[in-house]
Amino acid sequence: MTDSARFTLISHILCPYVQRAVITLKELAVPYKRIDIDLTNKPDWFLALSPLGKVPVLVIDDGTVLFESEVICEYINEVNRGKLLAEDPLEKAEQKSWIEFASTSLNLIDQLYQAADKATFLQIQQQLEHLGQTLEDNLVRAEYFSNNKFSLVDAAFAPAFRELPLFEKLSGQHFFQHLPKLVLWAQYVLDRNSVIEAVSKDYQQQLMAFLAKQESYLGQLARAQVASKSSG
Ligand SMILES: N[C@@H](CCC(=O)N[C@@H](CS)C(=O)NCC(=O)O)C(=O)O
Repeated sequence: MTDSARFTLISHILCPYVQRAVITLKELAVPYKRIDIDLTNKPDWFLALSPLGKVPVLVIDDGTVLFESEVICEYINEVNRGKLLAEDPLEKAEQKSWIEFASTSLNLIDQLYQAADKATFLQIQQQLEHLGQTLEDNLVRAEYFSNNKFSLVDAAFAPAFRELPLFEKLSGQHFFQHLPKLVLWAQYVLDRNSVIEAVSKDYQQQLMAFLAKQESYLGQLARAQVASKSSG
């Protein structure tokens, strides 16, 4: 990060969509400035800037505001002559289809956070497991999703790969740990420097603390885990 950067990324410490943009910036070694905001108390300047009131927002030094994580990632890739998407139109369109699939998965994960009870949680978990199986069936056994080269598809899924193991641990439910090609792919993605550096070192603790404050079923599980740790 630097102060003289062309790009300012308005962010939140835990937001998975922000992570996609950060991974892209880091993959391409693009300097940027990051501003984390509190989404429970959005600053007025942010509300004036962000058409949907959501992060990430990328502010370019000429004042242009970009929103929607995938639009931001594609733009950063394009203006830096990045190779994070294929050149061939069909191959690129196929990659974008899978990026949409990743976004659907993240939306379901959002619903998991909010599921009020176990039955709702399990219903969403089954939908996610089904998406995991579909991915497994479409994966070749390789490090990365497309032609074994790190791409925006990997960046789009990375935040889900980071979150789901914690949910598996808390709930005792399978999301994807039983799918061998998916597990291998997720590990390669999670070991990538850009992915590691897309969140702060205390991300896992921050995520647990966030979960423990939620009224949802996941919140109950997180509070039970915190309580059992402090009593043991
Ligand atoms: N489709 C958007 C989703 C972004 C999103 O949902 N961001 C969340 C945080 S992870 C947010 O800003 N939520 C605030 C709100 O909805 O009020 C993208 O890909 O950028």
